[in-house]
Amino acid sequence: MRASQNGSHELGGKHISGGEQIATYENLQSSINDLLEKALNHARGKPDFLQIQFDLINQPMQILKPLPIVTNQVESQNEGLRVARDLLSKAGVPLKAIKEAFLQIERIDGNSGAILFDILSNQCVFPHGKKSIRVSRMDWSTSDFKQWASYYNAPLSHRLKEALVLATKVNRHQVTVAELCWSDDPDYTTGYVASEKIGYQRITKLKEIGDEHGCRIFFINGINDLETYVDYLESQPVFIEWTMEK
Ligand code: WAQ
Ligand code: MG
Repeated sequence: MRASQNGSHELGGKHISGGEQIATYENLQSSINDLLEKALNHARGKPDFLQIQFDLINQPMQILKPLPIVTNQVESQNEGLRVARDLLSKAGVPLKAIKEAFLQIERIDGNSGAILFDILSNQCVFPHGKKSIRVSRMDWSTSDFKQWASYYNAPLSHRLKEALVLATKVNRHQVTVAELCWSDDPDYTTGYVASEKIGYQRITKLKEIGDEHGCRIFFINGINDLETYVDYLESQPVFIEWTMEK
């Protein structure tokens, strides 16, 4: 699903909301209702363009365990951004790439997808001239997520579930070094840095309330097989499953 205001995304409309789910045929109606509800009642405003598409998945789904979760409590946006830079560095992103990516953040705002940043050439890459990449075909069953959340004492939030699903799909791929994200919703300030190495590291304040500037950057280690990587992000089905570690 994607929704925008003042026309479609292609015509320069403002991105309002997007979402993706995996459902059985029997559950399609309820999935589509969820996505419609998300689009119609959004803190970024009322959409005047909305598209919901569904496709059959006819290849096997890759099953992945959710990344481990950590919450970093911070008092201010500045402290949050400092923690984010530290975590990106721990995850293996070179300092000069962190610096350059932060310079690019304002320029690349307003997207419905994520920006790829290549740490080898130290610049953003736009495969096939696309402004951003929308990761799709991933999900996690609500009952499994609820068990996971209660075990780790994590918030039972749909937003957390969606973000952890996306971060797990993206960061379990070897081309991804790390991800930096915060919401473009004005009422949500918690964001995260994620990587295979450091897990899903929430940071409670990466922006001020009221700010509609979001961020989603995937740091990648080279562009040798960009086509396969983008196909993985956009099209390869991934399902998250959690089993209690004994
Ligand atoms: N693929 C690529 N980029 C996406 C996708 C996707 N499927 N969905 C969202 N984005 C990009 C897009 O540019 C959005 O503007 C931006 O990310 C933010 O999306 O408490 O809510 O859905 O642990 O607003 C993270 C913390 C919340 C959750 C992130 O992002 C928690 C969030 P939003
Ligand atoms: Mg949003």
